[in-house]
Parts: sequence; C-alpha cells; structure tokens
Amino acid sequence: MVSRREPFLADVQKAKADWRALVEPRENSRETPFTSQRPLMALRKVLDRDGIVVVGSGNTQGSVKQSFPIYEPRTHITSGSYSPMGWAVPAAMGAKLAKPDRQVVAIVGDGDFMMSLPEMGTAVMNGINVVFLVLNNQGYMSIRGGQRKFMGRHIASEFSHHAGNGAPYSADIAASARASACRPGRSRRTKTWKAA
Ligand SMILES: Cc1ncc(C[n+]2csc(CCOP(=O)(O)OP(=O)(O)O)c2C)c(N)n1
Ligand SMILES: [Mg+2]
Repeated sequence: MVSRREPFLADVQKAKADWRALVEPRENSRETPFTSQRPLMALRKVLDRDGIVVVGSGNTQGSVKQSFPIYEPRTHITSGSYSPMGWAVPAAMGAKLAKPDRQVVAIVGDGDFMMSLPEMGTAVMNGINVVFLVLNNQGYMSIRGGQRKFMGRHIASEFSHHAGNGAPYSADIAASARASACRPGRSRRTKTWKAA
C-alpha cells in the first residue's frame, strides 16, 4: 500500500530539485556584472565553518538565506523581519567583540553600507577586525524590483544624478574605506576570485 506521505515527499523532492535548477546557474555564473549569489559562493570557500556572517537588508539577505550554506549554530545573524538598513555593520563589529577568535563578515548592499560609513573609523580605532563585503549594485535594487513588480515603473531607487542628467551614480566605497584607514579591495569580475 502506498503511504499517504509518499506523494507529499515526492512533491517536496521535486520542488527542491526545481529550486536548485533555478538557483545553481546564478551561484556558478561567471557573468560580469556578477550575480548576487556568486560572491557568496566565493566567500563560503574561504570562510571557516564557524565563521560568522552578519547580513544586511535588500537582495543580499535573501541570497544568503537561499544560497549560503550555514554549518554551525549562531553563525548566521540576519536582521530579518523589518530588516533595518544600517544594522549589519555595527552588529558584525559586536559579533567580533563577542567572539574575537572567529572570522566575522558583514555582507551588505551599497545602500545599507552607506548608512554606517562612520563605523569603519570605529572599527579601526578599536582594532575590530571585521570584513565588510559590500555588494554594490548602485541602488536600492530590491526596492526597485518591488516598484517595478507592483507599479510597472521605478522612482528614485537607482542611484543616479536625479537633479542632473540622470547619469548613474556610485559612491567610491573603496576610497571611503581608504579614507577611514581600512584596507579596501574592489572587484568587478569574477575571474579575479582565485579561491572560488
Ligand atoms: C532604515 C531602513 N530604511 C529603509 C528600509 C527599506 N529598504 C529595504 S531594502 C532597501 C534597499 C537596500 O539597498 P541596498 O543595501 O543597496 O541593497 P539592494 O536592495 O540594492 O540589494 C530599503 C530602502 C529599511 N529596510 N531600513
Ligand atoms: Mg544596492
């Protein structure tokens, strides 16, 4: 007799397989500009199993939940729920103070990171060795996606010279890091990510 659970379990297996088929090409993509999943795969290869990721709002939050394997309890700290921007950077510094022997990485979007730029100075002054992985897509792109989905257009969610010619705008985050005496690294292309 076929148990009632079997069709249900088959459905779950199929849903999982469909999901992996959808997301795997994004995780392994070598496109430029890179997908939001791709740097996460590169990070996972170099981060210790008990390394801590602290994740900000926007697209990165979903991508980490969907694609970043977590191996140990309390190594994935995410703002969740209302998902406040400006939280992940200081929260990561707090995690490092609590667990100084662990690797700690804040994974944040450019909009989120720019809400806590001064914290770089705090990190340097207090010797808090955290990595800030900033995924810069030049905008509040998760909001842009929502605007387009529900209203068919977007307003003020891409960073551009709204008062001028509309040209794209991007803060030079690496220069901001240098100005705060942090050590910046910048990457546009995935082929420079040797560890991946
Ligand atoms: C303090 C605060 N203001 C506004 C929001 C609404 N909000 C959620 S995600 C987001 C955009 C985040 O931009 P970014 O960090 O660049 O990530 P992206 O969406 O581009 O992936 C905004 C404005 C919020 N979560 N917190
Ligand atoms: Mg962004």
